[in-house]
Amino acid sequence: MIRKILIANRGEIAVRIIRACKELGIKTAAIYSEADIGSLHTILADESYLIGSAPSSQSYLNKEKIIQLAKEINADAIHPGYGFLSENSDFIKMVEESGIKFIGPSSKSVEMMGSKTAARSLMQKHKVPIVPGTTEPIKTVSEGLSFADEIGFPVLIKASAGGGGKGMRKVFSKDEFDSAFESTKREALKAFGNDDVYIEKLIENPKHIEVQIIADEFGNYRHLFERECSIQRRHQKIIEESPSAFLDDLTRKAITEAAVNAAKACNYFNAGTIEFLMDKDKKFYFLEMNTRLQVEHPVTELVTGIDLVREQIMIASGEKISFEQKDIQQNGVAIECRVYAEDSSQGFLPSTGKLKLYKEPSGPNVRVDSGVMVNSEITVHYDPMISKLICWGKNRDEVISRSLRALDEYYIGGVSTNISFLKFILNRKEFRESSHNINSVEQKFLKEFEEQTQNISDNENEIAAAILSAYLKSKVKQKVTSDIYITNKWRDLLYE
Ligand code: MV4
Repeated sequence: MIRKILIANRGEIAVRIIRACKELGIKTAAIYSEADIGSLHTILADESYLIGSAPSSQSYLNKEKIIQLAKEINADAIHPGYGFLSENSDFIKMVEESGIKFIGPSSKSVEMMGSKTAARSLMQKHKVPIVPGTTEPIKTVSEGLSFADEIGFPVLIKASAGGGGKGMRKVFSKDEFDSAFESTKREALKAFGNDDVYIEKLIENPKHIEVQIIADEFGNYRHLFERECSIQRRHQKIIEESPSAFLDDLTRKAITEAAVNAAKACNYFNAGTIEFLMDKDKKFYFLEMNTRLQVEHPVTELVTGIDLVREQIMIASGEKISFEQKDIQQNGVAIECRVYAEDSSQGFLPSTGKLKLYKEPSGPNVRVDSGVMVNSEITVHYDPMISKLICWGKNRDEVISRSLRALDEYYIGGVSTNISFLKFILNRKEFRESSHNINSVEQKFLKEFEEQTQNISDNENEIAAAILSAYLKSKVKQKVTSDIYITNKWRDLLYE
């Protein structure tokens, strides 16, 4: 039985896990670094332990210290959240050997999916469609060139130990191959301590569609349908939704079946996600498997009604999945907007500092997952995500309107945010008709956003600023000073 869980994470995901534990009557132990003293997750947990200094390497990534602490405080299980140690198979192996339950998959599944070539050959064996390319590392330039010729340029050279965007190069022709091969190898060795690389055909302007799966430790597998995560910038997701407006029922059936087969192929248990690329003809290709809970899991929760963190804990407790596949349906549409501390009027420069003002949206069918409160410090040490807004609607139009309404209700001061850019995207024609792809933000929306920001009429700005400053003076009962910002768009006007 799990009576106490150590949460090896921080911020909003630590808070999310604490909430699930409380509802299950399980005690929670938080860890925190010196940069997170007094932070929300340490307040909400039953117990909190200082684990080291601000750099992750000295705190949230300290494997030995975390396991030692778990033993000392009699934690029955460790939940890794996402990022940090969540996909570190060495850490998971250490937890397995310590006798503490790891809330997630086995170290073997994680290790297998960590090697992108091993994952590709396993998927091929189990009839999960993969991107055309090699399933073994390429040894020499000439070997690579002949494979590239066979599948046709453009190709991608990818690090076998990579994933999530690191260690990847596009090659458009024969004569670029040699130097791209050598530099990807060098980069891979530096970043991952392994210089294996392989080749894939470049899928041009695809959508990114992923399937949530869960499995218990008795070999029962379920999928919880798809999420579309094509709105991203520099491999950082910005907006995610479920269902994908691009899928038809037949494609949905095929991709969810492929995902379940992928999970079965590596004897997976607990929650996981299979990532696919989908081209304009709705052909889909296995990309990689994320062997953890994901940031965007709430959109799946809102559409299916399943509490994924609760399921993770039940599965780790040795329970069987309590529902059949036929009991799971997609009800309505959910969209997640990630609010980042960055200045969208300054090329998305990271914005750090104290959150002098932080008011979250609320109201019907609005969920906010966040790890901050007023006076929280946004530092350079960790992810710049402040808050996740997840809205539900009967249909996509409704949930887009609701998301725009809710974004308007954020009042964030002290740091700049990307809220005006989130609104901009939700209003784009391509997004509305779901014709966007993984390149739309970088190749189209950013440029249009910059132009629009300059074109906002002074009159509109002045009226809005007057209203905002009146709001601040009356409701917040605080003089508008230079260190209270609203959003990037209004800040300069408030200074007058
Ligand atoms: C690709 C691709 C196109 N063709 N592979 C980026 C991160 C890494 N996990 C795999 N990635 C990609 N692999 C082929 N054969 C395009 C990307 C890609 C991408 C994928 C998913 C979500 C966002 C992306 C942004 C840029 C590139």
